[in-house]
Amino acid sequence: MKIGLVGFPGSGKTTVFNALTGLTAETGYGAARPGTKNLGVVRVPDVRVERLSALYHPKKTTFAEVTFCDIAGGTGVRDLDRGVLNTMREMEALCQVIRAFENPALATGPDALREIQDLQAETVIADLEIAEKRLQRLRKEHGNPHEVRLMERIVAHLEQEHGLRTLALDDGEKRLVSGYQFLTLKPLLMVLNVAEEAVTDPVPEALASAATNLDTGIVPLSAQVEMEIGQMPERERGEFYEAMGVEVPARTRFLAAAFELLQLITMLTAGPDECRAWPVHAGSAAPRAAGKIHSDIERGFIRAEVIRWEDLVELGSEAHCREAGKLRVEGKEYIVQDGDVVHFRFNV
Ligand SMILES: Nc1nc2c(ncn2[C@@H]2O[C@H](COP(=O)(O)OP(=O)(O)OP(=O)(O)O)[C@@H](O)[C@H]2O)c(=O)[nH]1
Ligand SMILES: [Mg+2]
Repeated sequence: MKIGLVGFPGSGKTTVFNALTGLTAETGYGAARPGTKNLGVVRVPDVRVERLSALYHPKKTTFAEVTFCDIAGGTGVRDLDRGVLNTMREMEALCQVIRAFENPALATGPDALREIQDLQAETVIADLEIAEKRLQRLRKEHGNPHEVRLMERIVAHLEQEHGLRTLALDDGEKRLVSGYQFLTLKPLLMVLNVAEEAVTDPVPEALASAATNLDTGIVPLSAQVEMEIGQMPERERGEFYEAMGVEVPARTRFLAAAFELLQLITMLTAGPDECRAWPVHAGSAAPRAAGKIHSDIERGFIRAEVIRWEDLVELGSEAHCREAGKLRVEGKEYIVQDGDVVHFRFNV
């Protein structure tokens, strides 16, 4: 999963990136040239994988991973840079970093609501440009009438300054538009980057409702301190979090919010070769989830043998689970659930 960090110059994108990844990319307003990016991979902590791994002692233990991309250049500057826009289009999800702290390098104080509105406006304009071009082309070439009508609806919605996340699209329509990489259709998460002393304050009502209207969630954190704590030796961190009144580190909170936003659940596989977490879309039927592992398994799907991870850890082996009636045999209609340990049977 690839999440792009976007936002106004000096909002703290690189600091958030460091806090989330534990890396040390250079921060400071204007430190990076527009269009450049920092990439970092984090593994998603998962106690279920650890417990399964302790049971099987596999050759390999694999956690889910999220790639963060810190996109320098900033929004909120008229004529959003082409390079920035194109990089944003490559992302599976976007995370807007919003400044809610005083930055001495900037002339203006924080205005979180305006940052939200401006990014929204910019991405709507960028999408409108694409949708209008596509519509013109479809009309000229007498394209698929279904797609023409869909593109007309999309243009009308964007012209009302609404992002496409709030346009009702059925599955077929979603497939039709998926190739355009519309920015306002990508899942969006917001990070409210607050001053250290404000980290336990609730998110202001106006911002929370702006987020709800855009069909997104908002995670408050204080990136500067989280970054500094994240760079300390692990055993010293707890003390600092406690002093700040922070119960759960930013990285953990952020990843949980991202999974929820992207509607991902975790399927598990376990055995002597590998114990592994697989993020799959909630509501995926067994063959589709199997396709995450390998397209051959999806194609040749016969059945799925499913054990709840808690049962497997408690009873200690697949054989014991089978005896205790805790191993279910499921067919191709089965919807994989969060925490299922799955063994697929398939034809090659
Ligand atoms: N007080 C405070 N300062 C912060 C916080 N987060 C970032 N800063 C400071 O704000 C400045 C800009 O942060 P960056 O993370 O470099 O901002 P950016 O969004 O990457 O900036 P550009 O890459 O230039 O667009 C740096 O001097 C940071 O130290 C915060 O939570 N609190
Ligand atoms: Mg930066």
